[in-house]
Amino acid sequence: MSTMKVDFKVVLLGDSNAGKTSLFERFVNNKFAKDPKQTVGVSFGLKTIGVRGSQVVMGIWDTAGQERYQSLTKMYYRKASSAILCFDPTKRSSYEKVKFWIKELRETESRCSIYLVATKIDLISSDEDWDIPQQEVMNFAQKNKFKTCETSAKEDIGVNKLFAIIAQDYLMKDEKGGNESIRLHSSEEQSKSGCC
Ligand SMILES: Nc1nc2c(ncn2[C@@H]2O[C@H](COP(=O)(O)OP(=O)(O)OP(=O)(O)O)[C@@H](O)[C@H]2O)c(=O)[nH]1
Ligand SMILES: [Mg+2]
Repeated sequence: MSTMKVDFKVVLLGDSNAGKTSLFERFVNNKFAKDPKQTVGVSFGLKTIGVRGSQVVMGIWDTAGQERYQSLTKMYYRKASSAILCFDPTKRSSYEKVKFWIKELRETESRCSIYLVATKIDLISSDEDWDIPQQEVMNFAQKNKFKTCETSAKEDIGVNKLFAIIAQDYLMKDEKGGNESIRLHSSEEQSKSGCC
């Protein structure tokens, strides 16, 4: 069976409605749907991007935020080199789930780099619109050595930058010999944006 090389694997995780699928769709297909369906299980997409003169193939797994799918989605964290942990900054409850997702991820993939991402930033027009003190988020990220980012899939803010940073970090780690590449079967390659 033919295989294709995926340079590295990125997983999107976080609470239901945090905006994972919207971020995925914006990055992979440059689309935004106002009423996307809740993810059932996992969706997968591929994107090749140029970083510092190299072309890298990212395999991106968008997981369901509903906890009832957790035993299934957890399997897809395996071999992820980067995780985008999304929360909605206008909802404290969305941020409060962040620790749960970190624990789940770490149980499967302890070395994965985590990017803590405040989504839907178009809904924020002043600091008061945050439902969590921003300093609390920054302190938590610094303590855990997570990079942070703000994105809007709706307005296409910060999305390409986020993935470019992830790819750059991956390449830097690779130069130091800290990465393994993964291979996908061609059937997975063909379903550019499938669901299981
Ligand atoms: N204003 C605004 N709304 C957004 C943005 N991203 C997502 N949304 C909305 O937030 C809701 C949830 O988005 P999804 O992307 O489906 O959330 P999800 O994290 O994939 O949810 P699950 O699949 O259940 O885990 C939808 O109504 C989206 O339209 C954004 O950047 N701005
Ligand atoms: Mg989704």
